[in-house]
Amino acid sequence: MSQAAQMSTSSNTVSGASEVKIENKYVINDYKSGLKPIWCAGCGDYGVVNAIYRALNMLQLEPEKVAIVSGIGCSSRIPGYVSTYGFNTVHGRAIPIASGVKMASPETTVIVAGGDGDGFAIGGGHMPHVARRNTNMTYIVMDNQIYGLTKGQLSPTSEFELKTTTTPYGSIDTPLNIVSLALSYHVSFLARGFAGDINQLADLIKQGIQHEGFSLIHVVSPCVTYRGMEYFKVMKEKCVPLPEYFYDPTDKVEAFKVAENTKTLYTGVIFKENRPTFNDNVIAMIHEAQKVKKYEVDDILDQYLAR
Ligand SMILES: Cc1ncc(C[n+]2csc(CCOP(=O)(O)OP(=O)(O)O)c2C)c(N)n1
Ligand code: SF4
Ligand SMILES: [Mg+2]
Repeated sequence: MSQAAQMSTSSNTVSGASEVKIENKYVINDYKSGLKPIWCAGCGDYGVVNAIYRALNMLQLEPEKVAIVSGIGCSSRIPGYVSTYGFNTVHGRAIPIASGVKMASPETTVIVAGGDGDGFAIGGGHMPHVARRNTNMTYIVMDNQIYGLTKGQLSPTSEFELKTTTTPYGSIDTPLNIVSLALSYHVSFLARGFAGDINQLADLIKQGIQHEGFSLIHVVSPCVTYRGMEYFKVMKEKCVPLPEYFYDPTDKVEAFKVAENTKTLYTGVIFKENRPTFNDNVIAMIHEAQKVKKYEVDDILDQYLAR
């Protein structure tokens, strides 16, 4: 933490019979790297990085105890803008690298950030396995239904008939539905947010980080350059908060109904369940294996010599 930040600690006040003042060690600025984002003006990813700052601040996480791993893409620039550990890796390979970080350093909070192309085209083979293993990390997918960085090619989530630089006659492919896929892959925490609603998104990222296991935050994060401002407005209209009091996020059938609804993109916590994490299972397996009788090399050789 910077000296300036140490001096400028913020505080929360909990009111009650007697007021309790909780001093915060970190302020939002402690999570900013000082590097100025170079995204286009109006890009949804600004909202996402701001939501990450807020979530880390709400949880008062030490920047040195957090690692943000990304692939390649406009959205994958995020690690550069956050003061935590960061690794802007190679296209589509953020998840395997993040898995290694979590195995080597289980106490580190691991966040993966990237785009629809990075995670569901070239990198599409990785998410099913971290999800089913329940590796304890939070994957923030910034879905703009396009390849932004490489100048507007079709992505796996682009709509049918969408005209892009690589589909001048319109896309002939059915788009992938990231939220439905995530449920099928057995994610244990699934939420959707809109980049333009930073308060809600920060809260969802916070809940994802707090969740013990694999959490996926699907973020509708419009690319204003290759999809236009109109697309931003359309997506804003489509994103509607889930009716919290009438929705049970532990009901997987209901979660699939929400996932399959592509007319209204419900935001909020769509699904959550508790089950052991990958690290828990590995440790349990090691303990189990250690109970088994240890064979000396001589015992094994004797088995062959006896024949
Ligand atoms: C192995 C490899 N193939 C292709 C590329 C080119 N490339 C870089 S980013 C990208 C797509 C980015 O799209 P997305 O992940 O959706 O991120 P966005 O820019 O939209 O945020 C591609 C195809 C690359 N860098 N490496
Ligand atoms: S090209 Fe699109 S995704 Fe990339 S920075 Fe610009 S608006 Fe954002
Ligand atoms: Mg994209």
